[in-house]
Amino acid sequence: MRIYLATSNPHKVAEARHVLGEYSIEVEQKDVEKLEIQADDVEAVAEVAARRLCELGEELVAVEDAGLYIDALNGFPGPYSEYVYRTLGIAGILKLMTGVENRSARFKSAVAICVEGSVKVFAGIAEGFIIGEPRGSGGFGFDPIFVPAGHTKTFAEMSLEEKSAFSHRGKAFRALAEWLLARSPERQPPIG
Ligand code: ITT
Repeated sequence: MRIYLATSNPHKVAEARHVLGEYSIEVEQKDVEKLEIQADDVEAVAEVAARRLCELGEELVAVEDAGLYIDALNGFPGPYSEYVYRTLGIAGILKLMTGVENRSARFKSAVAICVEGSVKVFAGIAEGFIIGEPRGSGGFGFDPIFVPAGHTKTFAEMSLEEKSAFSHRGKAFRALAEWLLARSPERQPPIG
């Protein structure tokens, strides 16, 4: 089976490819214009984008919207993470967090896909905390300042395989894979 991922972010493609590869599902990056609405949660952003693609007849095309939600900043930057990363950057977020004791945060991912004309949404969350100084050079975005709960390395210090084992994106794409495989005819229990 093959699905398409409408994104301009090669890191997302690599992570999705790795996770879905475990289920023998291929992922191809697709260059299509995405409708990106403003909403407080990533599920709504992904769902609306996928619905528009569905209306255009784009079958098995997935979109993913993700963001970093920092508790001490009331969930900021959340769905505005891409814009905040480009404008304030990691340094700006660390400045906002200066002297802040509560460092808890979570990454959220929502993957929405058009299958046979309807949209399904799958979500994944990675709990963790924001450290004081960036560490590591892997990954992308806010990876150098995020340490997932129960670990000591930042996402940027992990390999793609390590990160995707428990990342928000890994969880969301794994849920998608389970659903896709469960509904494919060859996995259905025999009749009678
Ligand atoms: P597309 O919209 O083209 O898919 P994008 O990078 O713009 O790619 P988003 O709109 O979903 O993706 O923005 C997500 C932002 O949230 C991203 O730019 C990062 O700053 C941050 N982010 C999301 N997932 C992340 C992760 O796994 N590691 C680090 N930062 C992440």
